[in-house]
Amino acid sequence: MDKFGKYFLMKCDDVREYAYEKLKDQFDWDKESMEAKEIGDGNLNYVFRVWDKNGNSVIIKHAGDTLRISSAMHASTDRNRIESEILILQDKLAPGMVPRIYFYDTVMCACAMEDLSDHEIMRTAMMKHEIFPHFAEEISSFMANTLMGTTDVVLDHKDKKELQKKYINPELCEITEDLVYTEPYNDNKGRNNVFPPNKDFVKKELYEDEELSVEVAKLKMDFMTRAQSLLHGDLHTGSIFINEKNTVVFDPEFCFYGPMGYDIGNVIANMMFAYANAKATMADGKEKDAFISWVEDVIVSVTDLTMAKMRAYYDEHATDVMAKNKKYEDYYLKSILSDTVAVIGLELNRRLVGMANVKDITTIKDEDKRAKAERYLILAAKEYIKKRDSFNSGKEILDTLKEKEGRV
Ligand code: SR1
Ligand code: MG
Repeated sequence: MDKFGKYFLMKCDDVREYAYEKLKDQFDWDKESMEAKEIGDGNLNYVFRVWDKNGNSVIIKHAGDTLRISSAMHASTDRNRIESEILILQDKLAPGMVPRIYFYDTVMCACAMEDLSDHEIMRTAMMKHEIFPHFAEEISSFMANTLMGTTDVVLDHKDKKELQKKYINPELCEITEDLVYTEPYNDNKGRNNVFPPNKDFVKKELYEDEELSVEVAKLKMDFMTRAQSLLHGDLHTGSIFINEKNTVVFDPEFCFYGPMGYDIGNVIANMMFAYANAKATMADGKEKDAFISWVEDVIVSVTDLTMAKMRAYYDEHATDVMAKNKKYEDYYLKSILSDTVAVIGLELNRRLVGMANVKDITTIKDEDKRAKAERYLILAAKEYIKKRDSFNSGKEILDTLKEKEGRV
């Protein structure tokens, strides 16, 4: 019987055999020298690199039915199909900016994708304080094209609804609804990770702020009901491969039709973690100044370039008769900026106090500096959520961060 005809959780040796069998028509494998290594460090899946002495290599991503972050958590292994299909679609909308998919397999819940070992995971690069001058330009193009390109403004409405149906993703959305839109404000499942020196601060600023809770409730219902765009759904710096030439976005398994500010806000918030890490850990001097100044520029430019490119995309591609109206376009784009600003706040809070944290912050060894970083990020986050409608530019977003930093 075909070993891979029925689902099981593969180990390295299985994956080596699997990659050989599934790709022998596409790759000139040297079977004897083939090796496989598990390289994943995400919260959900297993990621293997398989290679041989001829220089062939591939990434096999494999979904288990319990999540890596906690064996008590489950999510449908169908997420692997969803991820593969959206990568194929995004490659059409933003060519060359996602990894190439060789195949996906709904039995083993695995897919094979282009090996991008000549790139680094962006979060790792950020923690080494590396600078990528092309990043803001490229990620803003990726977001403008994939997000505006899947809206009702642009697409035939029946085609859009087909996509919405195909990418409905209730289990992974539920994770976001819990981890981003609920638990940071009440710890209702008792699984938040709060840095002990900030326990009282978090209680007062996040758990006991009634006005904040109401605003987050509004945003949560919006996240669940506003089928605006086909989102990546988890666009943090751990979902981006980067090198001196290219930016490649991967890991879109949380994709679904939602408000597009969710993706844009995620990118910006995660650059704020890079900012806080550099401020807390780098020695004073030219390198620190250069890195911080680049991150500040990314925070401002990702906001402004994405909004400008969205507007250009809208002007060029809008098909809906009622949406082809300048006043409506202004209203639409302003609401995307407001959602973006709110999501910056939501992502900051959930990575600081929720169950899924970020290494940029958790690896800050000096406890006082870490506590201070978390506090100013939380204060900024609250302002982004509560005053989301009052922001007009990337500069205003950065100014708020620096103002809160100066206050703690
Ligand atoms: C239970 S999964 C925790 C987090 O990891 C993923 O990358 C998503 O960000 C999710 O919220
Ligand atoms: Mg991920």
